[in-house]
Amino acid sequence: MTIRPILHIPNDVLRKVATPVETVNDEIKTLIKDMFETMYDAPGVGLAAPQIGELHRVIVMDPSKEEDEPNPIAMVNPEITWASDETWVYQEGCLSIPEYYEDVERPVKIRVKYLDENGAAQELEAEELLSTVVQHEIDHLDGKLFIDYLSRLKRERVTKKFQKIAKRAAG
Ligand code: K1U
Ligand code: ZN
Repeated sequence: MTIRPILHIPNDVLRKVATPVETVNDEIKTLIKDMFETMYDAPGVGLAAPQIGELHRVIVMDPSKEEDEPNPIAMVNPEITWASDETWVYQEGCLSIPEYYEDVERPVKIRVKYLDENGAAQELEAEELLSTVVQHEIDHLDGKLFIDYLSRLKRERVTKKFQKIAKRAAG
């Protein structure tokens, strides 16, 4: 297993639409293992494959609290099949936009269908934190970031900050 570098904005890969996985083969199983290792190391509660430069429709999450047992969940080709009209607001972060947190309003409950790490079809009903994390990660698969839900002013401010950081790093 390998801890992989996490891409930060304004990397173009983060704005691309990821491709559905045809078969959950050994390559995808290794990708899932690398993603869990990268997510736990960061640390984070979720990670989408494009965040490590892999344009496959794969996400991993662990919504458990520190004091609880780990609850790793991997989803291949996840699709939201139902979302509640009721919403809630959660302060989101993103490993591709380090140290930036803002409130985002999303459906409080969702149903999601997906393939697990063995290629078996699954369906899960999620609420509150897990619902938010699944939606945030599926957005990554569609090239969407949580800052896209913010005002233009906030989005432009944070984007400019990370553009400057990238320019400095490039020398
Ligand atoms: O997809 C990502 O960028 C990971 C992101 C997931 C997420 C967090 C909060 C709301 C929606 C989606 C993160 O994990 S950011 C880091 C974070 O939330 C965290 C880090 C350490 C301990 C607890 C939380
Ligand atoms: Zn993110």
